[in-house]
Amino acid sequence: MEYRQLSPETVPGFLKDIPIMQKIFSDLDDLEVEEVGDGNLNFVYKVRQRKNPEQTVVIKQAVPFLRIVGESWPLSRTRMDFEIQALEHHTKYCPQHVPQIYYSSTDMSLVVMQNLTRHAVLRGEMILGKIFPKLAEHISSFLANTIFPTTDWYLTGGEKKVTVGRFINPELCKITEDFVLTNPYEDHETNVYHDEVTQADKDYLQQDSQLKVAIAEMKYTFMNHSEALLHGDLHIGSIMVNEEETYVIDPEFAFFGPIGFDVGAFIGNLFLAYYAHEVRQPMLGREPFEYRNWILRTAEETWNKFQSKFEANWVAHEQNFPHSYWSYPEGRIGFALQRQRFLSHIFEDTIGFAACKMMRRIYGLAKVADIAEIPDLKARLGVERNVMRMAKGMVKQRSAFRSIEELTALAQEISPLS
Ligand code: SR1
Ligand code: MG
Repeated sequence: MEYRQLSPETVPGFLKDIPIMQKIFSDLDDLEVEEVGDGNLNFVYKVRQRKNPEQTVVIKQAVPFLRIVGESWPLSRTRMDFEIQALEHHTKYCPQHVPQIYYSSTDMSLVVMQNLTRHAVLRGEMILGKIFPKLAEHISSFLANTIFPTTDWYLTGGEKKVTVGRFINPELCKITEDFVLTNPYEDHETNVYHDEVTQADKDYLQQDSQLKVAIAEMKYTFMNHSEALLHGDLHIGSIMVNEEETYVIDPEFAFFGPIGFDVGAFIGNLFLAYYAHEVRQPMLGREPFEYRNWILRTAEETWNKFQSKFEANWVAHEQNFPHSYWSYPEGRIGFALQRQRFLSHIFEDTIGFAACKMMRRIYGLAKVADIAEIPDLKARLGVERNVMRMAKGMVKQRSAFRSIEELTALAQEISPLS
C-alpha cells in the first residue's frame, strides 16, 4: 500500500477496505470523523458510527514532518514502526494498561485502536484537580512489567542485542537529546520565553556550570545506557485514565535507554503539577492542601511500588545468571545486595531525568498546559521559579537522596503543602 496522508474526508473510505472494521462498525457508510488536533507530532482522528456512536475507533497517523513546527521540519514516518513494535510489546506484558490495537500498517504509518471513550488524558484531568486513587498502582505495574523483560536480567545477551537493534530510533532520540537535554540550558533559538521571564531567570538555568555538567552527564547516560526498552515519552499526556483504569498510549519514542528515564518522566510531571496547583487550586476555588498532598503521595507510591514490583519480577524470573552463580552459603544475600545496588542506581537516574523533564517544559519549545496555561503571567513565573529551584536541586544532588520521601520533602521545602 502506498503512503498517503489521511484527512477527515478520506478516513471513512480507508477504513472500509480493512476487513476487521466490519466487526467493529455495523455500517461503514455512516461514519463521522473528528481530527483531535492536539499532538506535537502526529494526526489523530476519532471515528464514530453516527447512529451507534459506541461503535468507534481512533486512528493515529504519522506525517513526514514534526507537527508542532510544521512541514519545514522533516521527520521520517518510521516513528510509527517503533510505536507499533512497542505497542505489541506493551500488549504482551501489560495488556490491562494498553488500548486494544485493531489494525496497524507500517506502509501507511498508522494504527487503528480502541477509542477510550470512558477515559480522558491524565494531564487534562489533573488540571481540573481530579484524583485517581489507582494511578500509582497502575503506572508502577506498567513500568515494572514492560521494562523488566527487556533487561539483561531477563534476556540472554544475544536476545537483548537483537531486540536493541529493532528499537534503534535515532530521529526521536535526537528530539529528546536536543529538546530535553540540550536546548533549554542555553539561550537557544527554539526556546520560548514569556514576557515576565527575566535575564536572571534565564541565567539561573543557562549559566550554572555545575548544572551544565549534571545535564551533560544525564545526556550521556540517555545516549549510552541501553538498559531496557522504554516508552520514551511517559509524561502525563501519554496516559489516559478514569477512576478505575489507566492506559498508556503514544510510545513512538520507544528505544533502549536508561530505566530511570521513563520512571523520571512520570514523576517529573507529577512535580510540575504539584507546583502548578499552588496556583491552580485557588483558581478552582479550593484550598491547595488535599490535591497537592495526593500528588506527592502518588509520586512516593509510584517509586516505592515500582521498586518492589521490579524486584519481585527479578526474583521470579532470574534467568540470565545461572543459579550456580549465587549458590554459596551467603548467595541469597549477594543476590539481594545486587538488586538493591541496581535499584539505587535507577533511583539516581530517575531523579536526574525527572529534573530534566521538568526544566525542559519551562523554557523549551514544548510546554505543559498545567503551567503554560496559567493566565496570570506573574503567577506563572512564580510556579516556574519553584520548578527550576526544585529541578536544579534534584539533578545536581541526585546521588544524595536516600528515599523518594526525601525528594517529596524537598518539593515541600520549596513550596509548602499549605
Ligand atoms: C519538539 S519537542 C516535542 C515533544 O513532544 C513529545 O511529546 C516529546 O515530549 C517531544 O519532546
Ligand atoms: Mg506523544
